[in-house]
Amino acid sequence: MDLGPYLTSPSVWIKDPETGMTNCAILRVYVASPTRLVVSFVPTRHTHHYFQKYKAQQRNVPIILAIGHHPAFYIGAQTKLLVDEPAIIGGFIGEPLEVTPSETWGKEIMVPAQAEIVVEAEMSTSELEIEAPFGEYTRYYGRQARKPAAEVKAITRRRDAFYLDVMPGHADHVLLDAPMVEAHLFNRIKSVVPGVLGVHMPVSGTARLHAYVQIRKSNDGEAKTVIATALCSDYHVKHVIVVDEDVDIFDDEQVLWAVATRSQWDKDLVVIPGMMGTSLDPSANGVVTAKGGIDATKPLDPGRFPQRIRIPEAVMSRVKLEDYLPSDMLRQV
Ligand SMILES: Cc1cc2nc3c(=O)[nH]c(=O)nc-3n(C[C@H](O)[C@H](O)[C@H](O)COP(=O)(O)O)c2cc1C
Ligand SMILES: [Mn+2]
Repeated sequence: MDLGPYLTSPSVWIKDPETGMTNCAILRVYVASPTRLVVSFVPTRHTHHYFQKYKAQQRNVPIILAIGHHPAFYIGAQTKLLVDEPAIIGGFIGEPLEVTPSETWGKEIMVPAQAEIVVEAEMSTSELEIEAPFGEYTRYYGRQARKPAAEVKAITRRRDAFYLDVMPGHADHVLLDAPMVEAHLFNRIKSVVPGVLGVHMPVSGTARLHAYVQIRKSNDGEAKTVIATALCSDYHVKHVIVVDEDVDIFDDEQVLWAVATRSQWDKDLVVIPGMMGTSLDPSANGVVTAKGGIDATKPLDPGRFPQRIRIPEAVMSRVKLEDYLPSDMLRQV
């Protein structure tokens, strides 16, 4: 049902006309004609924040689309901080990000030098065009809306450039955002519950709606504090499951095992109705959604909980697969 051809994953750069800071965000872009684009961004985006500044100045917006780069470039571009994001990308890659003057605006707008393809365009603050339907991260088609149009000014590329595409709604799409959301939630939770050990945004929750949090508790109130903190730190986060350090948060099966055996619906559930969520969740009432969490941690008092079964280390180290399987089969294991 896609409206037509799309650039599914360009990193769209926009410069704050007041401070000169550059924002980067992966946004889908509809290709209306060979030179006309429609750029999709929601009001919560930093892109929108800077767009409004150009609109107030009644100026067109210079934007660049970077298509294809090092994976760290893409993950670094997804930080939730309102900062100069190319610098964050450099931090993430481990060396300064190489940039070069654009064809259209020269040194005024710099572009990533090592990108596979760079599209330079001028976005209008008054001309809007129909955008969507298109596959959303929730794996449903979203509604049509009118979004800003842009005119392509120049395209540069490497010789034999690779075109980077993602499969909308699938793991390669949603996982691009996950590390930065995890880092953001981790820092927020750490400031109130220092015993937090890890945060994971699983693909089963489209890497946005479910958060799994692992903690080493120092009191029995911490798990619910984690739930409340995570739920108000990112509007997407809808369900939070808190587990102990012996549960692997990167394994859905282990997390659901903890829910099955370490939580009681009448005591361990948090429900907060009427919070701000994402309208792309079809079960929500527009942007208004009920959020909640499950405390799936054991009570701190060890006397109140049985020990988990386990095979002693001494036995595990005695068992050698070579004693049971032929070597050609072992190579395939
Ligand atoms: C593949 C991919 C496509 C995305 N498409 C859009 C989009 O079309 N519109 C949008 O508002 N956000 C989109 N996002 C989410 C933003 O990239 C993400 O929220 C980003 O952190 C926003 O940057 P900001 O914090 O600078 O606003 C997409 C994310 C990915 C990974
Ligand atoms: Mn930003």
